Amino acid sequence: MALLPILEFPDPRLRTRAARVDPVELATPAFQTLFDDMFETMYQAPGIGLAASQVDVHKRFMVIDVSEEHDAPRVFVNPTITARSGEQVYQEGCLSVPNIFADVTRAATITVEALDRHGQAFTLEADGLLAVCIQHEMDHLEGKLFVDYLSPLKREMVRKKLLKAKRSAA
Ligand code: K1U
Ligand code: ZN
Repeated sequence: MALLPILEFPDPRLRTRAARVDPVELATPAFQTLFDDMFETMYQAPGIGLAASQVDVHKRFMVIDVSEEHDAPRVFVNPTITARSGEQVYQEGCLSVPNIFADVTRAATITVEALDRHGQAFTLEADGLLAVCIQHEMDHLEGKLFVDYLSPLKREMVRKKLLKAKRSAA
């Protein structure tokens, strides 16, 4: 397995809208290795989710594991939200926007339909952190970042802070 480089805001590649996955592709060893590499990258970060867009693969899939024991890995291929209800506010982070945290309001409960890593269709009703994470990762597939929910002024402050941090690290 391999650790994959994660794109960081304001990299314009994070703004790419991901294309649907042809389920036939899921049977290829390259795709299965990519899922494994994404889980390894996510656990090592550490994170609870990772969208393909964040590792510069512009296809509609993501990996998620919100368990503390890392024993509930889930793959969502071509996910769609078919129902949403209520509201919740959660202080989100993002591996593509390091060391920045902000409150985001999202649906409290969602129903998501997707394919698993083997191309099997499933329907999941999610709430709490899992629902937050699914919505956050699905935003990545649309080229949207959680900082887009902030005011333009705050987003510009985040952009400057990250560019400054990158310059001092170089
Ligand atoms: O998409 C990403 O960048 C991953 C992101 C997912 C996420 C976190 C919180 C709310 C919504 C979506 C992260 O995993 S950031 C890291 C993080 O939150 C975390 C890391 C270790 C343990 C618990 C949480
Ligand atoms: Zn993110």
